[in-house]
Amino acid sequence: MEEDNKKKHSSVLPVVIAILATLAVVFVGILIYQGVEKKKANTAADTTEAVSTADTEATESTTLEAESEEQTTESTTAAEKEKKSDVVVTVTDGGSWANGSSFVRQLNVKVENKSSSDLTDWEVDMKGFTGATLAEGSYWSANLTIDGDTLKATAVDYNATIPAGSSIEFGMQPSFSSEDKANAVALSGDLYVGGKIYTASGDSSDKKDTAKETTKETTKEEEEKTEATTVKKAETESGTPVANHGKLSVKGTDIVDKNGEKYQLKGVSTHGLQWFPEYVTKETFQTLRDDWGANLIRLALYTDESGYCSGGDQAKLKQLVEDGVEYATELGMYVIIDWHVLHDLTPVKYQSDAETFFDEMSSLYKDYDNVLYEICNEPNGGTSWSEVKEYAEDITFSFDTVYIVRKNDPDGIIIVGTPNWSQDVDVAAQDPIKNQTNIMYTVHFYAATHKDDIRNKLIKAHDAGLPIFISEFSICDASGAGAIDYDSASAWADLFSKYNLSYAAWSLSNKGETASLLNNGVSAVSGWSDSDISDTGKWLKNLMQGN
Ligand code: IDC
Repeated sequence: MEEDNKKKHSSVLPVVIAILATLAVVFVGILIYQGVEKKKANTAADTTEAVSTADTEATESTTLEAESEEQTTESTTAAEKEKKSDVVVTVTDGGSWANGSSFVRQLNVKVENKSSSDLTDWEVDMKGFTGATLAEGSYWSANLTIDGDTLKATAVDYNATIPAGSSIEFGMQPSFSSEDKANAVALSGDLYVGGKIYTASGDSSDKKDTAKETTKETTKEEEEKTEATTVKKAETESGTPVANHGKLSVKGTDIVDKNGEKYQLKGVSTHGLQWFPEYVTKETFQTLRDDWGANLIRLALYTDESGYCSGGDQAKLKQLVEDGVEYATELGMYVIIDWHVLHDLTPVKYQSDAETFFDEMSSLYKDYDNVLYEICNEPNGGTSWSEVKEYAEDITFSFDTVYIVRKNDPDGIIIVGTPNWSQDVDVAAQDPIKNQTNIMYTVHFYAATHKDDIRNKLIKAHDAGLPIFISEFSICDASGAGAIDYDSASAWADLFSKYNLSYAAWSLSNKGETASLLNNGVSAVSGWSDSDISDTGKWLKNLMQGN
């Protein structure tokens, strides 16, 4: 059954997607190496001087900018990045076509020297070329060689110098075999060290190793530093969460803030937006932030059950997501866009909708510091981890006509569901998505149903180094009803603080079920009094306020 699904998924059209995925990585993997810097690039620190990062300028092109200092700073903001960029590489899709059993893709590359000095002895490295070939005459205006996964482009006579303020262009039509998707996905990770893209040109192996070592040391140090720190409770800060903590990233098993300090997201999930749109207001979120201590809102966009892909009013639902993101942003709160797979069982069922949706969302929010993407709430019904993983890699890395998260938003946090209603995180831990940064995996629990069995899975996965996000939970049973199990709830809460786990509680609604944070019949959507708040809501409020 799973196999069948998988086969269906990876038959005709996906072969094309496979190629596109390869090229996606090509895009992500573009590096510019400035010869001027080459001579001094003997240390790990120097390698950072030719770091690139992805950005998108137009729908059909990817821009990568050379920067300085990027590698050492986990949380350089978009604005800072812009300031430092002085060499920009733009790759434009020139179309693709089949040629026998392979696929050819035209790529046009532009290198702009925006700095005030001439750029000489330049080199652009592009990753993801495993298995690609470049026939004689299939490239122009640069010397191109492929070595393993890397394509190196160097100058021809007439463009060896790129004068200050001008640009050069070259192009190619590489041929890809259809078997390179897996390689391409894996290889994209070579560009990241400690969460940052770095250059791998010239004497790349040395630099790569040094860079890796340095990062490892830093990570260890930081781990040691933070190990003994218990999660700060009841933070009293002036300024909003996002103003204080900025862009988040994933380091080891933790979320860290712009200063590299451990950070915990805590908040609530909406109920299905198709049923409870009334809670998407700024006042609602503000009450949760100011009275409850939340710094996070999760927007649950159901795919099935008259949701986004099954008869729901798409325009309205999307608008709700966008409004929700805007309100959260205005309030300096973090926000998860949750693709709420549930009755659809497998994310593959609505994968093409997901791709279109996340392409749109990630291009809208690529410059936002506060948006996280949860790409499949709860795979279930026997959906295997390998199926989810493949979907996640598609959503994360592959793009062409479909642009997906990583292309638009190279460092946004992506939260991936795990099999069995997001319980089998131990399985994901055995085969995590490789060579990508800022990926987290979900554990969902309902405390009266899920106890030591799931807690042990979490502990196992955490100990194996998997970054975990509790993007949905409640303290009643798994149906959202039944009695609250306070003992199990507090055992879970202990894990939250022990492992710095971020969490979002189900659900922001007044539906007549235990999980609802508001009592049934309460019509206020903000400024709730104690008598409006359900027992579950009270427990959560206490937790978030650190009581
Ligand atoms: C439940 C809602 C309930 C709704 C049902 C079906 O509380 O009102 O009728 O979904 O859509 C999950 C799901 C979450 C469930 C929740 C409780 O992610 O959508 O919400 N739950 O059953 N996983 C485990 C439990």
